[in-house]
Formats: sequence, structure tokens, C-alpha cells
Amino acid sequence: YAELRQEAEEFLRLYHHEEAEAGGPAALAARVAAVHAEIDATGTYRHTAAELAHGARVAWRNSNRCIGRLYWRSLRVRDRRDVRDADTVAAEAAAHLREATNGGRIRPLITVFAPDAPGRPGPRIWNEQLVRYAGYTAAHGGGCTGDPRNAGITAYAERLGWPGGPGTSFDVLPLIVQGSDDKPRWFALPEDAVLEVPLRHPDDDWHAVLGLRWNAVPAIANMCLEIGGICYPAAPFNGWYMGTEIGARNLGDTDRYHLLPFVAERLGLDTADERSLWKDRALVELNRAVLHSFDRAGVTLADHHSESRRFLAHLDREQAKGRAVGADWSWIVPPVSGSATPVFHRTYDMTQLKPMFAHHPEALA
Ligand code: HEM
Ligand code: NRG
Repeated sequence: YAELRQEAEEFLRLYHHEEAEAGGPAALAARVAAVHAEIDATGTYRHTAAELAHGARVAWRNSNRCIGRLYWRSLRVRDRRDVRDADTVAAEAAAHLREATNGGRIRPLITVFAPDAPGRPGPRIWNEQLVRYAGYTAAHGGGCTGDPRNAGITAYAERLGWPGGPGTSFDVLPLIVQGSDDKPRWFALPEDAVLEVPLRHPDDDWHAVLGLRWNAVPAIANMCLEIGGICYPAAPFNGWYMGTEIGARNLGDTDRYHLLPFVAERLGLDTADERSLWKDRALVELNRAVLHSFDRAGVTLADHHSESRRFLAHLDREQAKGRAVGADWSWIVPPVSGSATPVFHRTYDMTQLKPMFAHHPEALA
């Protein structure tokens, strides 16, 4: 257990260094000794509630791909480490969504389920996010209704016995949860747990044709929270959306909803000539529709200009505390108008610190 002992000690040093309430050198030494003894006796150890909360917040702080880290200290932590069966995980995931949604005033939140332990894996959520739209692929001849990104998990849900939704472009998928020592099973999300925003353009009516919508809360469910050598394989977390995630990528990408040709057509643009910049203009109008619609619905949504400014404020604030901030330029820079945001015009250190969120190697794409 040399590696676990080492990682545990490093995390405890960080925690006691950063949080006054943890206690000074004497408290640290006592805690390290107790944890080392627990590891030698059981092969694992249990974080205190305060250690868990700090570890989760620092994992967010260390998420190099995340532009939204200014508020990392405000992350709320739901400690559900006693939960390992699929039914309760599914019910707690729905409760997470309700608490995070908060009537539209979205709260950054993480729910932490049982960790992996020797011979006893924690539970797993197989969906990429708690709320995702089904992608139904026709048996013959290609084509996909809904979100092609989720075609794999949709087919998997059907194999597990999910009868499928009504067949719209925006059918919410069931959760696929695997309790520790259990097979994966599907669970429909209660309707009242999923807030959605109907999308409309501020001064055009193409929304009426498409019935576009998107869910309010992005809640990543398939990443492992790693703290001091302990892996929490089910630890869904959420903040709020940045508009471009929906307006540029989810609705615009050719392998997602692929809406640029449609929007350009409605705008009367010449889609035969790339140099008319019809894609660029359609992207801007889609993003205006997303910002307008979330505002109208009273649901928290960042725009890429203010979120970029906040991120630079975060870098300054962390530097003033003497802490290095890692960042991945290719994820931080927004997918539209990159050079019009300040995060574009600099480079970042890519070092990945721990605690961290990690992608499971076996997770479905
Ligand atoms: C990635 C924004 C909260 C952890 C991202 C991305 C954006 C973003 C735009 C890139 C996503 C993409 O390109 O697909 C925000 C905003 C937040 C927020 C506006 C508002 C509070 C959080 C929270 C956590 C978090 C609360 C964890 C506790 C991450 C991680 C990634 C990420 C781990 C990388 C995901 C991956 O590798 O696929 N965030 N975020 N973020 N964020 Fe945040
Ligand atoms: N692009 C993805 C969501 C990734 C995470 N984004 C956040 N995370 N805003 C999408 O569904 O479009 N967050 O925790 O707030």
C-alpha cells in the first residue's frame, strides 16, 4: 500500500496547509499516523466529511479544462458515501438535480457516493451526464433522431429493457446505474427533476419549426473523483452552462444537432458560398437564441465574455495565494469568437494537480 499511503499523506498535507480548521502540524501528524494505520489494517481509509468537501473543491480547482473555476470554494458537497445500491443512487441523482436546479438559480453541487475499496467497487453511473437526450439510430440507412452523441448509451439502455421514449429529438434518457456488486439497470428520471428551457430567437421565429430545447443543468456523471489515493467512481457534479456549449457545440456541431444549415437557410444566407460566412453568422444567431431563452426562463447561464473575464480573475486570485493554476488552452478558449475573449491571448501551464476528476478508461464515449 506504499502508493496509497503516499497519496493520502500528500492530500492531508495540502488540506492542513490550506484549511485553518484542519489544525496545525500536530493535528496533521496525528491524522497521518491514524490514516497510515487504517490503510495497513484495511487497505483503504475513510475521509472525514471536511476532508471530502475540501478534496472535491480542490478537484474542481484543478480541472484544467474548466473555465468556470472562480467560484470553486462555493461548491456544495452532498456526502452520500453510505450509498452503494443502484436504486438509492438513482433516487439521490434525482434529488441532486432538484437541489442543483433550485428553480433556475443554479447551484454548483456534487454528490459523492461510496468509494472503490479493495474487493468492493463503488457504484457507477454509465451516462455521461445525468441529463442527456436519446439518439435513436435507424436500423437501416443511417440517420439519427435526437443527439447522435448519445446513440451508444441509447442502444445500451434499450438492450437493458428501456422501452424508449416518445421519439422526439429531445427524449431524456434513463439513468443507467450499476450498484457495487450488481449489474447495470435503467431508471427513468422523474419529470420534476429535469428543468428544460425552450429555445427561441429574440427576433425570428424559427424556433417554432424545430421545437428546440435544452436542459438547464449540466451534470457530469461519469468522471471519477480522486482524493488522496481514494477513487469515488460515482460523484456527479454540476455548475451552470456557458451558452456556447449549447449554442455552438451541442446544436451546431455536424455530429450533434447539426443546425447551422437550417438556421442559415432561415436567415436567407447563401449556403452555397462558404465565403458568405453563413456558418459564422448562423452560429452567432444560435448563440443569441440560447442566451435570450435562458434569460427569459430565469435560468442561470454564463456567456463566454463574462466567463472569460472571471477566469482571468481566478488566475490572478490564485497567483496572489501563491498557487499555480493549470489550464488547457484548447478547452478554455470558447468555440466562438475566441480571439474576442481575453483567455485567447496567453498560454497556460498544463500540469495536472491532485485531487482531480479523471475519466474512467472504460467509460462509454
Ligand atoms: C469543463 C464551464 C462548474 C468541472 C468545463 C467546460 C466549460 C465549463 C465551458 C468545457 C466543456 C466542454 O467544452 O465540453 C463551467 C461553468 C461552471 C462550471 C460555467 C459554473 C459554475 C464546474 C464544476 C465542476 C467542473 C462545479 C466540478 C466540481 C469541470 C471538469 C471539466 C469541465 C472536470 C472537464 C470535463 C471533461 O473532461 O469532459 N466547464 N464549469 N466545472 N468542468 Fe466546468
Ligand atoms: N459541454 C457539455 C458539458 C461539459 C461541462 N460543462 C459545464 N460543467 N458547464 C455539454 O453538455 O454541453 N459544469 O459542471 O457546469
